[in-house]
Amino acid sequence: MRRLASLLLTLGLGSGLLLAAPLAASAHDVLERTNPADGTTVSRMPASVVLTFSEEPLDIGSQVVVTGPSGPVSSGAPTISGRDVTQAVAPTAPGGDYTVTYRVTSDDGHPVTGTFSFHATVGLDGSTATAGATVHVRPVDTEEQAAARSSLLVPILLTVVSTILLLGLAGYLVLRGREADRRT
Ligand SMILES: [Cu+2]
Repeated sequence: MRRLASLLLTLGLGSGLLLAAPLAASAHDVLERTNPADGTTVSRMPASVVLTFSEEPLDIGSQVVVTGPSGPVSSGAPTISGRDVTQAVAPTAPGGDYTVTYRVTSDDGHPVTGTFSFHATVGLDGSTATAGATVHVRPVDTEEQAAARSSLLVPILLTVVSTILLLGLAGYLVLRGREADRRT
């Protein structure tokens, strides 16, 4: 009985930790917004791409790669000003779909990486995108993680419920055994 109770406690604590872990992990710098914004279409390719973080990133090993129909068009290293990380774009950048991959160092020392995309109708070189916006799907990382958590929660809850039922059954049998003893 005591073993079952401690198992139940462990399960409860375990599922609690499982749910709390992602909250603790998000305590460092996160990307708040970008310009151009993720999944948007801009009429003209901007001369630079700006990433704004929740806190000022450290100026260590920052990397922002802007890739378009003609390949990478990042020009020079990114500059950090306050919470903004700015990456210049080469004047040869054509119109089309762009993907930006970044890596900065959070002020707690952790690397922060990610990707976002946008569509520029007209390029810095004056060219017009041959096709319309094609891939503008927001990364579903967080939603997938949430789904994974809730799908884990179901078996955990089932285990807890079945453990409680077993405890109840064991308790009932013990009580019935005592009553039978008393009768004899
Ligand atoms: Cu961190």
